[in-house]
Amino acid sequence: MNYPLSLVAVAAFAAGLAAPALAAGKMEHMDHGAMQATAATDAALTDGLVKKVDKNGGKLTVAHGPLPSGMPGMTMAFRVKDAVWLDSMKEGQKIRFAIDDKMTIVRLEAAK
Ligand SMILES: [Cu+2]
Repeated sequence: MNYPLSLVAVAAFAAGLAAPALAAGKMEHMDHGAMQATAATDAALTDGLVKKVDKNGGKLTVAHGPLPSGMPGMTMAFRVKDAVWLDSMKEGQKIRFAIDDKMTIVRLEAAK
């Protein structure tokens, strides 16, 4: 009960940093802050969960966390840059993705 708040914060921060990159699949919301602080160029990748694959429309409906652009977490349909990417996508698939300023998915990779 008497732990100084700062100590708890440091411990939590250290735990987040200590999570090895190998455990990428286990990275959930805890790591977002560290990722954005330490990997600015790659920070564009956001975790998401595929809700719907629209191959004909070239769109992917994704439940996503907060985006670097400032968009809060939500479920929405994104256009994908290359519809071929949708061939390997299925409902329930965890992904990491990045969008451009037109909200088109320009990077897409499977996450475990
Ligand atoms: Cu959104």
